[in-house]
Amino acid sequence: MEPTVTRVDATLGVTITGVDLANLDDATWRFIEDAFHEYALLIFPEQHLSADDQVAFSNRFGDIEILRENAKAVPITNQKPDGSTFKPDEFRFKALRGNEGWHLDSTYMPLAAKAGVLSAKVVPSKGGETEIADMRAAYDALDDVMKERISDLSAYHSLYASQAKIGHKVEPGSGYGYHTKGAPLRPLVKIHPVTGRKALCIGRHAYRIPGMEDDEAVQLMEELIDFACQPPRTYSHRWTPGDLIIWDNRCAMHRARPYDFSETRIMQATRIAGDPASELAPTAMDPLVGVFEPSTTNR
Ligand SMILES: O=C(O)CCC(=O)C(=O)O
Ligand SMILES: [Fe+2]
Repeated sequence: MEPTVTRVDATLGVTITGVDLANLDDATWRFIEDAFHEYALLIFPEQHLSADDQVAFSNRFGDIEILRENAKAVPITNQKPDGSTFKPDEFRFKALRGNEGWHLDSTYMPLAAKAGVLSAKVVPSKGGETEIADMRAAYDALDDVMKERISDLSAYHSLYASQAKIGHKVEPGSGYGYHTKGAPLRPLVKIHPVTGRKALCIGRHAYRIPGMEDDEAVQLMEELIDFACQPPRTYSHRWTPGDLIIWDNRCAMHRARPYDFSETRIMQATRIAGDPASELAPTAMDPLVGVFEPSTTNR
């Protein structure tokens, strides 16, 4: 089998067919890794990977973040173990709604993620797409004034802050992402450790910029997100069960799209840990926790 690569209609992303991710030889793996660095988003239709096979494929890229209950592959789903679906007042429902805002994974943790892997098991009849946005092309498209304005800025990232934006107030110790009150401080412009390309490091978890009034910082970051997440930099993946995608979390944001929550959606996720040399951020005990007020935007 020879891999076939087809560009999608965006600045990032290719569809790759003619590969079996459950049985990868080294030559095909190197081909995939090169494509990952070049296109930042790889789409593999009809793979139907088991949890173990998805973990093994993910491990080609690196170690996996343990997201909850010591699992390496975790379901991202609105379905409860008893088969019913989460109700709007339940914690996990609010976490799912949070995923609908443009974000980078684990930037609120000291070590941000290298990549996200998602595959579809059960999909709703409409909606529930995953969208990916190219933060390299977004940076490149900024005018010189904005590039200069943000060149030395950093932002604090926090899951407390991003959930508070959608009216979800969370206490420390409530689960993944709420281990610490500290907030990692990350430059707005990230240099990719492999390609050297600059990319915007923004998203819903970024909430405060040292040296700037909060209102101004929020406005700046919303402006950047609105600018960045527009065609031709975005791709929307309409899922078919068995599809698997992987995005480079160091230079691409993503979000889930809403669907009818009475229908079931079951995704299988593995999140690859970043490299401490490039994804570890200093974490300040920022005085923010408890000051968030819900707002209505979830970018
Ligand atoms: O459910 C989705 O489409 C996206 C979930 C997500 O944000 C993730 O896997 O990191
Ligand atoms: Fe995510």
